[in-house]
Amino acid sequence: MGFTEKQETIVNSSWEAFKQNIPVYSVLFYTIILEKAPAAKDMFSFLKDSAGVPQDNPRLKAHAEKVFEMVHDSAVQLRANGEVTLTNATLGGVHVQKGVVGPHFEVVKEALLKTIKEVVGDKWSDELGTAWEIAYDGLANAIKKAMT
Ligand code: HEM
Ligand code: ISQ
Repeated sequence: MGFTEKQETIVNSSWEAFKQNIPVYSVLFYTIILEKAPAAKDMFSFLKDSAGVPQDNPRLKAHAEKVFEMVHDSAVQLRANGEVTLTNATLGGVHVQKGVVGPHFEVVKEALLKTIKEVVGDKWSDELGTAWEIAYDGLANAIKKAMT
C-alpha cells in the first residue's frame, strides 16, 4: 500500500502545529541533534561560533523550518506520485561539501521524530511517527542519491 490519505492528513496537521511555535521547536530540534552528534555543530555556519544552541537566530529558525517543510512536502509528493523528486538540484552538492555522511541522516531523523512528538503532545501515535518516518526516508534517499 502506498502513502495513504490518512498519513498525509496527520503529517499535515502536525506540520501546522510545528509552525505555531518555530522558535521553540527549532531550538529543540538542534539541541537533540547536537546531543547525539556533538561534532555536527561545526558543520553549521550559524552554530559553530556560539556556545550551545543560539536561542534566537533567524538563520537557525529558517533552516529548521525548511527541513520540516521539505519533509511535509515529501509526504504530499508520496501521496500524489508515490515517489519523491528533489526540487532543489544543489542540495546533494551542499551536503557533500559540508561533510554530511549516511549516519547523519539517522540522527536527523530521530531528532525530527522526537520534535514532532513534543509538537503534538498527547496526540502522538505510532501511526503518526511512521508517517513522518516514511516521508523523511523518501526525502533522505533522494538527497543521498543526489550526493553520489
Ligand atoms: C544545508 C535540507 C539532512 C547538514 C541544507 C539546506 C537545506 C537542507 C534545504 C540549505 C541548502 C542551501 O543553503 O542552499 C536538508 C534535508 C535533510 C537534510 C531536507 C534531510 C532529509 C542533513 C543532514 C545533515 C545536514 C543529515 C548533517 C547533520 C546540513 C548542513 C548545511 C545544510 C551543515 C549547511 C548549513 C549552513 O548554511 O551552514 N540542508 N538537510 N543536512 N545541511 Fe541539510
Ligand atoms: C539539516 N540540513 C539543514 C538544516 C538543518 C537544520 C537542522 C537540522 C538539520 C538540518
